[in-house]
Amino acid sequence: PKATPSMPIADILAPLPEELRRHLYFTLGHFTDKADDAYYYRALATAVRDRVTKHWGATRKRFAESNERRVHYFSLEFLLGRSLNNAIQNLGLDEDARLALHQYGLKLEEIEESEPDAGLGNGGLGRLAACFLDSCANLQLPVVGYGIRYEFGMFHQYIEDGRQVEAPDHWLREGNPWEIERPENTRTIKFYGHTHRGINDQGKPFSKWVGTHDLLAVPYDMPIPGYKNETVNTLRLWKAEATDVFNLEEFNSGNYPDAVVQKNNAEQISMVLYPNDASENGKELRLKQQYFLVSASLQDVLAKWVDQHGDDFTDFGKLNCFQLNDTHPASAVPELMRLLMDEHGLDWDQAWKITSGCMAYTNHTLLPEALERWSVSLFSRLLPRLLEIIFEINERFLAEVTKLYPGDMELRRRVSLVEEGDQPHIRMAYLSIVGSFSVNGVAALHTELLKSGLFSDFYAMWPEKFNNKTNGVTQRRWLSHCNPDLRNLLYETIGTGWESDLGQIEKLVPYADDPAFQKKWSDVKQRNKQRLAQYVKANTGVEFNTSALFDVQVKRIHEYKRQLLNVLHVVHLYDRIRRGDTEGMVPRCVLIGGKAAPGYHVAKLIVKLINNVGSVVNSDPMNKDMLKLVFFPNYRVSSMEIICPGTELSEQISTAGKEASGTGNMKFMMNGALTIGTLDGANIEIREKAGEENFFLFGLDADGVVATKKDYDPNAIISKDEDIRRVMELIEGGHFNATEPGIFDLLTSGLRNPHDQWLTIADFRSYIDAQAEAAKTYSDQKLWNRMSILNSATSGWFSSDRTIGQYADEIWKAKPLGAAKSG
Ligand code: DL6
Repeated sequence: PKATPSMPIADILAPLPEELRRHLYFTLGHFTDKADDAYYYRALATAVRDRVTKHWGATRKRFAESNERRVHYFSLEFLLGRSLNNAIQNLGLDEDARLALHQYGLKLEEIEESEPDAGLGNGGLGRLAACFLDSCANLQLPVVGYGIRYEFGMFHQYIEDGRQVEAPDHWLREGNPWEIERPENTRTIKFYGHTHRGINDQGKPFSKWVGTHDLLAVPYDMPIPGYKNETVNTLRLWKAEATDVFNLEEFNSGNYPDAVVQKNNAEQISMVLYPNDASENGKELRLKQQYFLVSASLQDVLAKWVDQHGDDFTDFGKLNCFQLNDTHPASAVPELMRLLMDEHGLDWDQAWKITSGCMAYTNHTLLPEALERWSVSLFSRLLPRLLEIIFEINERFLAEVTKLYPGDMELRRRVSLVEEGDQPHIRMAYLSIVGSFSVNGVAALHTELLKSGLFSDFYAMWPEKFNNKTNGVTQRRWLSHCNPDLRNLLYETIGTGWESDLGQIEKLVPYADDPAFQKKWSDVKQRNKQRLAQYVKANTGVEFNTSALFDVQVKRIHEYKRQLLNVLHVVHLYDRIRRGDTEGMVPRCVLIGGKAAPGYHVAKLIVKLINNVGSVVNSDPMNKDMLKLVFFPNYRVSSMEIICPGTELSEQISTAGKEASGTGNMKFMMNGALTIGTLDGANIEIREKAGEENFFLFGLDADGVVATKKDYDPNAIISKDEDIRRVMELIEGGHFNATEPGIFDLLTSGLRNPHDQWLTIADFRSYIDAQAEAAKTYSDQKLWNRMSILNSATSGWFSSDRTIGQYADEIWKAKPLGAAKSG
């Protein structure tokens, strides 16, 4: 048929094999049949994206036509990983994609390897945002993600001589078939300058931010496909560019090189992701990034509002909600105030009612050092108008505090948004609480600790603002995609409903003791262990024995996560092997992976210790395959997709009260790993759901940590416990660093320090005992399989679909905008 504008878009697309050829030839200009995998990847991704785009347009239309509340999820990080398989899976295109590649004799799994991870995040917080977007699309919720299109994502980690070396991750080098630039939605962002005040035509005072240095925010949209539901949501990522106006001035003054320099300066803002996961370093560029994201996104939302409603903001708060992913986007509070007042003429009270009625804040950390503060002097230079607004919010807030608690000056000082001192600072977490109608933690314990500790003054004032939303992960990526053998076993056993409703995985419970099912279950695990062993060999050269217990800890390297405790246990096992005491031991392969922040010296030293212990243990002839330790380099989303299904024992061993939630713990549980862990973060809920008999618990709880710190004496514990003493002697005696004496002294003296915050030695004995219990259980494979099945079967609660359902019902009051379910 002849193409006309009214022809349905679906009819324009040919079958996928033809589309693959078409894109290879016409889009990529590849004229021969033999191409690098990267070309096939791009051509296939583009062909799949075309199909995604079809639903994307329809979803946008549904959004535009509906009058329901929309949610804008603001996050400095979205750790997406790869997109191709996700789109193929969610659109049900697996067979077509395989067929398309088959004409060139290629396999889908091989071609997928050409896709770089979109590493636009540090760890848990960024990956959570990615899981949330997936669940919002699955639940057909009108949610748009807003973030930054970093040119360089999370750094690439190499290991040289046991030490971490960082290299830039230029993930966009070969282009990104998953993004569409939308230059027509470009926004202008202001920095520096000053406030001009005056009286307008109606005799009303006004403020305007003038004399600014401006730059452009150009949006790139990425599609977020829902699971077989014809819904495709949007992630809008902003790229910074210089304004043409700016360049023109330079050109006119004849200063061409300077004009180019200015362009580079502007583009710096979206150049690189800050690689710190739990502490901020007060860098000007980071504050610029935060404001850049917030201002561009709010202007975007307001522009769409004005298109539809003109300057009538009566219902704006009712129809919009902004979820702030941690305090990083907290400047959204004063920025929305500024835009409503300075650009749209609302008065303070109107603007405040709207702002504080549509902002919601999620806290992700209990570590006081990770709470963001920005110096007033930096703020006043960079964002002077925002600072004025923050001061006024503070003044009005403190007046309210005084009314509630007259005369309590100490309280006023404690809760003020401005921390006084030689160098006053803005407390971004407090700004977020004051400016939001909802404040949530990310696991039950975490929320309780926020209420009783970090934010107790605010909780006393506004208990109704506080709520818990325990994290979750998407089973589409973290079970169905990453573990195809288990997916198929689940299909044949309990059907397919669990893919969009993980609660249904409970149907596995009756199979826990069924010998035939147990056999299938352990066969799946065995194949996944083989796949993991090959991956480990390819990446580290170390051979894993696939009949050993696969014991894994992968996450950012941080003292509170206690990778050091894990290493101490490996050294303990090694010591037992050397003294011939292997009674009750099972062969064990320990894998540790994760990145250390480049400036975090102790974390980098821990990486070095893991590598050194690994090379000594793995090459000791006494060992005879009883024990292996590897450090897995460059841990990222796509490596977790192989590591997670092959894991049997999941290490969740943080000091209680420090890990807000954890999400890796949930991925492992879904895939049938048993957890060895402390009563921290979501471990507590994992243990509750799985049953305490199916969890290896050890260590102090959060109250015990507080009590122990009062008179902690690690040296006394070490001298009284023979096993611990021997471990310390091996490390302190230089057994693992014969050629570099003293390099680990900082770590061992930290362990012996009575002020050691992480209480590693306090928990060591209990950890050794729980590990022995895990080994004993592992030697009874029937029991282990039963426990493993029951862990998966009770993991339904940890789907991000459940979490997002709660955000939608309890915070956002957002409804699904449905379309038909398909195939
Ligand atoms: O909520 C997602 C994730 C939690 O699972 C981790 O427990 C927590 O450490 C992490 N928090 C951060 C905080 N960074 N900052 N600020 O990454 O959030």
